[in-house]
Amino acid sequence: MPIISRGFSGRRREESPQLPPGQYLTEDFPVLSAGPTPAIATSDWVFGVTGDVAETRAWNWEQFHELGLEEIHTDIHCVTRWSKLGTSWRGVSLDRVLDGLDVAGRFAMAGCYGGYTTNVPVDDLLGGKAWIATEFEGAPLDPEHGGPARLLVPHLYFWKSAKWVRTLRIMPKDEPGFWEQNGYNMYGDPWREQRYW
Ligand SMILES: Nc1nc2c(c(=O)[nH]1)N[C@H]1C(S)=C(S)[C@@H](COP(=O)(O)O)O[C@H]1N2
Ligand SMILES: [Mo]
Repeated sequence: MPIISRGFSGRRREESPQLPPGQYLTEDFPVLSAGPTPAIATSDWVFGVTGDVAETRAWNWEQFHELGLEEIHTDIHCVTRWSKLGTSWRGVSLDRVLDGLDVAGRFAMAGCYGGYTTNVPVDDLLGGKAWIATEFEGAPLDPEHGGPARLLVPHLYFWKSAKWVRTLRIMPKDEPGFWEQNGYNMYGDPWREQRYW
């Protein structure tokens, strides 16, 4: 039998229907950060929902875990064209986070320790499509990948998955976040290749 080496990173879309247009597969996990990795002890960590809600809420690390973690198996797609298939995470679904908060606005701005921001419609955070993840592949999330906790919105390009997330600010109108102000698409659907303006 001949040995055929395909080189995983060279596999193209026709061999992987899970791969959105213009993406290639990667086996490693690249780190993409616009600034330094902030050091956040879980004892100092706070996450809150503010803005256009009836009542603002904040959770510390323990309170946040009481919302209930779930297993997530998903593909992720970076606008710089790498995709990673079948990643596993644990996190709290945004359905749980926003439950009972009487969210009035239709848009959210994720704000991070370190200052990064990104906008996501509230509808894209609900319905089992988005999480605040605290574990990756069975271990606490590595700081360079957003630990202690990051937003995970895998159906949009990965720049929407804000690392070191600290706040979700609910807004009545859509506003651009960090990359969106610098030419990235306001929505970022990888299947429609919504990369830049
Ligand atoms: N706080 C913060 N979150 C961020 C970023 C960042 O620079 N700062 N980069 C975004 C981009 S462009 C991508 S592709 C992913 C990269 O996540 P990773 O470093 O875990 O691969 O994080 C997103 N979340
Ligand atoms: Mo990215």
